[in-house]
Amino acid sequence: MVELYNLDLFELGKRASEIREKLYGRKIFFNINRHINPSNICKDVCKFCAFSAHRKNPNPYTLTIEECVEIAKEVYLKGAKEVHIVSAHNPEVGYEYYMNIVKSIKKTLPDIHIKAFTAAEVNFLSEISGKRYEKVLDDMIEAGVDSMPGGGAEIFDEGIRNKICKGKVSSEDWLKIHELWHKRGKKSNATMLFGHIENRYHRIDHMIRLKKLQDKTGGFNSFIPLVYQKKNNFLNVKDFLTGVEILKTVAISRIILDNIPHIKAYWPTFTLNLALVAGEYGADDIDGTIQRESIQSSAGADSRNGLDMEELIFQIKDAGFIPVLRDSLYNEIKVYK
Ligand code: V47
Repeated sequence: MVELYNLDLFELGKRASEIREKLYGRKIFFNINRHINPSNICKDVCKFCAFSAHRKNPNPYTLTIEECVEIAKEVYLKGAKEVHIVSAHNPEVGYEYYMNIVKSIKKTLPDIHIKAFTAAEVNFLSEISGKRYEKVLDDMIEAGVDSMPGGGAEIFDEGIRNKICKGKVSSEDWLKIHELWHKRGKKSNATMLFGHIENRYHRIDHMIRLKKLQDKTGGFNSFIPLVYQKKNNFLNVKDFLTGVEILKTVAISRIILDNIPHIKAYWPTFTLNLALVAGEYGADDIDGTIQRESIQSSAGADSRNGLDMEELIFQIKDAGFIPVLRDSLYNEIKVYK
């Protein structure tokens, strides 16, 4: 399948657009969301990460549970439908801290969708508590988690994974955790971090492993290829991907992952302009307003303060697409004709 990369960009775009347009026409989905990153203190040392507190980012913080609830309350009143909670793996705060953030937000705002905890966090929570993955996931559901984000997948190839994020959840366990989550009738997303030391074969291998799991469970809502941001981290990548390689990867993901409904061009790692161009290469979603973003912006992305909704709608329309406000599970809330 790696031969797909040898096709001309426009041919790939044509094939991917056919799939995308059959499903959604010219629609581009977005939501009103807020990212909450409760702590940047991490027991893991992923070389690509500029968010966690280390010598390139010597500003450790841990939000209190009350602070997390306040953030959620504030954005809910401004129309947010979702909070996306992803934390570093902070061994100082304990299992209950993570669960109580969710419990407290859900208690205060029962209507807000809580997308929380990557499979890497589930693995970390299992390690610190001695609980099996099944129990951690059941506790998350009981606390009020509605869906799981797709982070922590990075690149599944074990050789590359060992070089960029040794010690973090294994590829096998990442997939197992999502399988267990889907078995509980819940949805999740899947990411792929690319543009660092991996090559085209590793990307295709990553997509195929996801495709196989999706055939089994049908639980993934969207695939999110995250473009590696190179500042303030320890990976020391000199070359950056070309726009052509990024767009080819988006198109190929749309073609290979024909069993995952949505392809998300996550604008913080693409830039909004390229995310909109990716709409012509198979992507149908650009995430949302985000409002505050710490993981990619720490590594150089221009996403610290999110995007204004009016601006997002204007830009989507200006690029020739139909903006569709969606909820976290892709139900349409409003179509902006
Ligand atoms: O897994 C870390 C990535 C991810 C860098 O599910 C980096 O809807 C680029 O999971 N350059 C966390 N990426 C973010 C995440 C996510 C984001 C948007 C939407 C969804 C969703 C999930 O951030 C990590 C890692 O792959 N990341 N450092 C970096 N330097």
